[in-house]
Amino acid sequence: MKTFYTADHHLHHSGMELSFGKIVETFEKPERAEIILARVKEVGLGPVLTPQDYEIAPIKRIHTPDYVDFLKGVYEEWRAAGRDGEVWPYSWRHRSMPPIDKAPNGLDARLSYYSFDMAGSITATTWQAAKRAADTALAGADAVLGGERTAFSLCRPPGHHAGRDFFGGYCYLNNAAIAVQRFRDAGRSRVAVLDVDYHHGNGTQEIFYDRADVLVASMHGDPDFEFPFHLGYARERGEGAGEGFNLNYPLPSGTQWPEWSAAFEDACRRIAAFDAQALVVSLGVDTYKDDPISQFKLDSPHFSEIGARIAALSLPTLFVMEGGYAVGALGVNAVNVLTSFEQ
Ligand code: SP5
Ligand code: ZN
Repeated sequence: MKTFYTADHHLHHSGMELSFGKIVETFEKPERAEIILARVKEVGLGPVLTPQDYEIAPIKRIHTPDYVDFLKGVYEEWRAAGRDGEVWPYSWRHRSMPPIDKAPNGLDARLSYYSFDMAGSITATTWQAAKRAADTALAGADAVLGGERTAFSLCRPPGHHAGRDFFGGYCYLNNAAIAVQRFRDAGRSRVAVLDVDYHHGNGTQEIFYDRADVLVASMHGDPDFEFPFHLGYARERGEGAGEGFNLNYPLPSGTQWPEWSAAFEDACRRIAAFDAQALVVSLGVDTYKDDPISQFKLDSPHFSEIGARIAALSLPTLFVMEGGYAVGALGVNAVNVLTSFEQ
């Protein structure tokens, strides 16, 4: 299997995050991608290739032009306002306030408008890293479109929390969604997304919610207790033409393999029935028992079972890296999915 990777991911590194009232080193750190890359090489998964520059058009198939301009320019605005350090939003529209449909003018107001949390900041080079992560997803999609059965896009920063025009949850551009649209634009008429990350892929859901050509299935910590909260309930099934094409499997804290795999199996059956022409897997391995920010209890061999089950779908499959923060086991867990897929 080809792996797509670029060291440009180092261009994004938020120094810190707020966790249980304490400022700590961010969990989404550059070391993550290096650990996975090292394991890819250790097991001899296949060639590691650098993605080309796809410029901006494929990103704008998913993200709005105003959001892209904002992401590109906000660090310079921050500096021009006399501020140093990283760009952080700090306040959001509460449900007691009216919905907003247009970006406000002020810098902090716009930061609020284009985000939903402060999991990660925007540094001087975050845009470049996010752009290269999108390139990494696109290169993987092109490999599959070119006839490969599968490919691995080792994206960092991750993407599934980013929506059409917002960032959050360590995500800035939705790499998986950009890849999905690449398949669609190349003529694959139905594409499925299987999101196995511990967290609900709220951005991916938002992007495809009204579309019948993209089936999105996600198993994750119940939003009643887990980030990103408020979205990811089973009752969210899509809207308009997209009704019935969004599947959520919220699961309780402490979920173990039997319950997780039952939800996963149901999602796999629904994907098989959808008759997809390509599959994009949002590959988060933060379901691992020792993940520092998650509450599920999967163990390393379970990731091999996940890969084997996905392979049994017999679909052209692109794996896009999302979360996973237990740095000791991150490489083994992510690559277990990939090696078992190929067996
Ligand atoms: C892509 C992805 O996995 N994003 C996850 C974003 C999670 N952000 C919230 C993190 C909350 C961490 N606080 C809990 C720490 C427990 N020690
Ligand atoms: Zn996650």
